[in-house]
Amino acid sequence: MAPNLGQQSSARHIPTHHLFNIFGKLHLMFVAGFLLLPQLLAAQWNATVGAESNDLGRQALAFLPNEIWIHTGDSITWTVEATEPHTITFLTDGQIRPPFNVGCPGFSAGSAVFDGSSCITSALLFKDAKITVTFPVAGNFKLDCLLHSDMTGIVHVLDPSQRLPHDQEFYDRLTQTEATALLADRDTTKPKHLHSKNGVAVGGGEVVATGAGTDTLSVMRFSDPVITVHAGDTLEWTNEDSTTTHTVTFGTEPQDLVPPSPNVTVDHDGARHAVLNAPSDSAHSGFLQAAPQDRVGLAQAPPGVTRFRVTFSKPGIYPYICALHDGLGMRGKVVVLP
Ligand SMILES: [Cu+2]
Repeated sequence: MAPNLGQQSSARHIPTHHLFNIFGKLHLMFVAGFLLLPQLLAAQWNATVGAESNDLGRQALAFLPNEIWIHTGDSITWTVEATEPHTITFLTDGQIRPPFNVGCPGFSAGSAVFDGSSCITSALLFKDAKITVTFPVAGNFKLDCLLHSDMTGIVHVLDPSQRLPHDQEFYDRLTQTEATALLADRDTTKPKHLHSKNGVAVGGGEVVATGAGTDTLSVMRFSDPVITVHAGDTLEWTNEDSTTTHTVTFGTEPQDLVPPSPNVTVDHDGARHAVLNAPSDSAHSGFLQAAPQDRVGLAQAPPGVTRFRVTFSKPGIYPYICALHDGLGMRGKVVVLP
């Protein structure tokens, strides 16, 4: 119950310095309350980044949910739920997309404020890492991952007078549904785009359109992890993922994974090619990557290099990895019989 000052005594019986104390405290409480009010009203939302299968081989490259409605002053905390790293990035309209290791430029850690006027990005965030972003200004803001080009979302920041369509419980349910659907996606009827009998698909997956952008499923596996050929045969690897880069790497992993190793030549159809004479030999495909999607106003990109061929001249067991995703279990083996 609130104390009634009038009942306790009349003001003239209270010494002046007490009066100052009482009114001083009330004044401070009023000021503090006024300053804290927006924070008390501001909501804290939770969202997730990425999802994966138990064997880590299927990675949902997605903001889950990838569309969220909040009020000005609210914050969203994103937590990474997958072994594959991601960034939480808000670029400004018209800004050129920067490389993930440059930031926008620079990085925010722990928390950031985005009002649309200057970009913010986290560094690569690994499993269980978090970042909280506060949105003080109304607007519709695109969310990006600088590591994965087909992984976007939208945050709708509404004026507090506007009703929000969903609560946290709705987003939690949606996160589960979207993650399960993405990870379960299997196109069993999809033909492998291989034209030689000795072919291995490198990865695979698909880009899924949503009302707020795109989610991607990437399979971080070789289609035939163990394949048997004969000495003199040539095996061909094809990256079947339109968005995720992979490599085929035998022996020593080079420092720079982008270019092929010096012993790799280029066939007439643009595929890269190496000859291995012993299981101890090294050969690195370099980045196997489809050309990026076209868009009006962008310069034309050259055709992507998605194929790597290796001719095995001698029998033996030749282990290899994708140098980008071996940590997720993307490894294979070629058994070369006489
Ligand atoms: Cu890979």
